[in-house]
Amino acid sequence: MKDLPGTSLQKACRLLVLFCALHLSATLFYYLAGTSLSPQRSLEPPPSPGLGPRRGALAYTNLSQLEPEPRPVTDCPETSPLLVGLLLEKANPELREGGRYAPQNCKALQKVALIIPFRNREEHLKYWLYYLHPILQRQQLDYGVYVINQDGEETFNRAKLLNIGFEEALKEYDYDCFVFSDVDLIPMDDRNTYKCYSQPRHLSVSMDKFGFRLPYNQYFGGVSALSKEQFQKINGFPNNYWGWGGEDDDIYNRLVFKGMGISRPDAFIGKCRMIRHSRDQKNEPNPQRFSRIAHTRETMNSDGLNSLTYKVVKTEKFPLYTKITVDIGSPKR
Ligand SMILES: [Mn+2]
Repeated sequence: MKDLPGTSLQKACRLLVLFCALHLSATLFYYLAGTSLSPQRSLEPPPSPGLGPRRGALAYTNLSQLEPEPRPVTDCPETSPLLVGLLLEKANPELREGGRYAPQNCKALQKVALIIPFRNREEHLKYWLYYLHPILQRQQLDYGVYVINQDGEETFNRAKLLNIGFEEALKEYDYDCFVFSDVDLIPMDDRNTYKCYSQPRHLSVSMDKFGFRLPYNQYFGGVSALSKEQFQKINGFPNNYWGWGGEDDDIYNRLVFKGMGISRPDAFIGKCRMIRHSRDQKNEPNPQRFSRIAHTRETMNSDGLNSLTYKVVKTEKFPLYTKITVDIGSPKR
């Protein structure tokens, strides 16, 4: 009986030690589990593909509770070393004279001639060259830029100038694809590749001018791409559309009559802007356009590449483009 208080004290102590051990192990468990889980949960930055490489650094500084050392900020130099000089020329150091380019690290899949029908739009041409050259280079094309300038004061003839561009570009290089672009159309997405496809391609499908949608399903104006074979198959474009309008619909008819379909990028990638301008002098709407479009099937075999006549007045090689000034005659009256 004497050792009774002793045994009860022993029991109490044992119980206390056991309780403490239990508490300690529980604390230890949650502590260890906590260190291995919580940093991933609480310190991981939100998923952001662009910040991939910085993840590690971010986690490290947070874990070690380091204050980032302030970087010494010195004044920028009086003249920035990042300047290139004349923007248009120096921004494209790999261009060859006449606006020619080919990628150096790989063989381009297509040889593309860019044909621009032109008269008195120097201002627009500057924008076009400024935007398009870097895009075309990123698209890894072997390309050349040909500005076909209509000489004289006769009514403008877009389609005939495009035919001439086709012929003249082929005299210079073995192009297999032809992109026909108005001078005032600038793509907004460089994934809209200026190359040819198994079917004729309409590239300017989503113009700001038309609220970023096709004005109508058969629309083929603005920017289009035809392979050499596709172009020859339809006898080129019509030569007798003088003035604004209709020639693009005639081209569309030619493609359909020769059993081809139109390929297009989606409306997002196909977004492009038209530089705003008022109607040009000597490019009034062509009153004959509706009656001509109605007869494409009969006229296309005799009006086109096989009836094309013109005179080259002057060929100029500029750093960013080749300008071919041509006398294209007058409409038959
Ligand atoms: Mn325009």
